[in-house]
Amino acid sequence: MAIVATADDVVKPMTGLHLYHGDISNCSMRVRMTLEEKGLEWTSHHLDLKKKENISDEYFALNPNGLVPTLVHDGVVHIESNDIIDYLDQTFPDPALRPADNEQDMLEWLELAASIHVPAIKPYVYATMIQKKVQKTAEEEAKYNQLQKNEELKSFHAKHAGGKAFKSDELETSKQILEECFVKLEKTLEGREWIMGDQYTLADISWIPVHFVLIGCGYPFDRYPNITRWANAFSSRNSFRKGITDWCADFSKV
Ligand SMILES: N[C@@H](CCC(=O)N[C@@H](CS)C(=O)NCC(=O)O)C(=O)O
Repeated sequence: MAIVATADDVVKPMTGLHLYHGDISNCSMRVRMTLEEKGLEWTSHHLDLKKKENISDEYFALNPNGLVPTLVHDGVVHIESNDIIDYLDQTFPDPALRPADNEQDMLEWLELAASIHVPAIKPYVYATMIQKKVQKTAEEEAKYNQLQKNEELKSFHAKHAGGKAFKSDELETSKQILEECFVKLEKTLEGREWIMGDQYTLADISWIPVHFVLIGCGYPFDRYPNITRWANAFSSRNSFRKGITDWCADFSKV
């Protein structure tokens, strides 16, 4: 569980569920979907990533990586979207979004999504779609480098700083990682409605935002019929609408 110790006077007295999130952020999407599936009331604190609203002293005091989402629940700060959805499911168990008998397999899907975020999802999305849209001014760049202490994130963002672009081998590496994951997902979904079988779980909620964002970046999912069938099944779910498309109708247009 990723909890950030805070002495922040603004955060500590907060009651209920407060989500700091971004409309176009796939990590925020999975948390919004989980809140919706559980029917939980939450207060929205929206940050526009294109306006670099996450690059501020106040936000880095809340989330030391300067990333969305951050959940504040009764004054306790939680980061890391896959940990947050697991926390929400354990804290508000009805309806259950984990299988009664095979929790470990489900948690492995969450860990896989978390582990490929920086090496594969972020480079693919930035290289194919958003690096120019989120380009920092020199002033924002300096502020970011002053605030960001996480070397992996610093080095990731340095790759598209000052108009630079991701190299083709970096994009290739990310494509290889994604392919491995989607081959596994395609196989898992053979003859199954959802990733864990008949039951809709956090594994589905963790991965559908990845699909939504990547398809918006032109990722070729047409070679994966089971994934396509699975993704189409979300269109009738309220949580998909309220967690994803109400905030970002089409990632290809961000
Ligand atoms: N591992 C983190 C990743 C969060 C993350 O990278 N969020 C992105 C949006 S999906 C973000 O805040 N990007 C802004 C930045 O990289 O500065 C999580 O799952 O919460």
